[in-house]
Amino acid sequence: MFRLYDDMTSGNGYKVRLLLTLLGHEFDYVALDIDKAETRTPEFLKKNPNGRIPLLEIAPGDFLAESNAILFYLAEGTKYWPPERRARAAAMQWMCFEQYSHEPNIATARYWITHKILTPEREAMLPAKRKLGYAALDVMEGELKRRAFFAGEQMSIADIALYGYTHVADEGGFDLSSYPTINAWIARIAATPRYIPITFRPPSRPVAA
Ligand SMILES: N[C@@H](CCC(=O)N[C@@H](CS)C(=O)NCC(=O)O)C(=O)O
Repeated sequence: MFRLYDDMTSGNGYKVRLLLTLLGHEFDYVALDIDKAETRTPEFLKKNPNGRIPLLEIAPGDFLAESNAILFYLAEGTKYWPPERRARAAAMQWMCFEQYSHEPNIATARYWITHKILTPEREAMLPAKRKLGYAALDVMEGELKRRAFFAGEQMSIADIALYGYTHVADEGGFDLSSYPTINAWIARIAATPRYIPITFRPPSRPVAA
């Protein structure tokens, strides 16, 4: 059975929780607290030397890090990884966009604000994060005017990757009210059978981290 190391506040973790659940997988859930540096203990660093969640234990002792790599691993052979070559390339395109243009701005602003770690230095960086975050949202809005999902006609892991932090962008101080197409896409994803919200905590077993 898969075991997911995660922190409930993480949108990156949520992407994986969501796909595992959409696919109907049972999994062990290990909730860590990143505010208490629980991903930086010697024990956890043996599992992921990069000291970050989400981390999926695929088989005992086989650990896979990076949310989008985990999504790819889980999606292969399922409807969430498109069958056509061109659509698969589009999915990769949007997952790279998510990591480089979206996540560092929208997710980081949300993390600083919701975890209350907004130092004066970070406060000074927020306008730049906002500008780049809104630029990413503009690109998404434009794309979603042309198609219902980011890669092909069906929801794929590219949508899950981008949904993770977009649907809670308001918590990072982003106003989504002028993005009707993004809001319609958010509603479509939330209507997927077996969908779970970011606040849903999978059942945990008492596993030593
Ligand atoms: N690119 C990585 C980012 C992972 C990441 O930054 N995880 C954060 C939580 S969202 C974390 O573990 N932070 C704790 C730390 O850095 O100590 C992914 O997509 O999984």
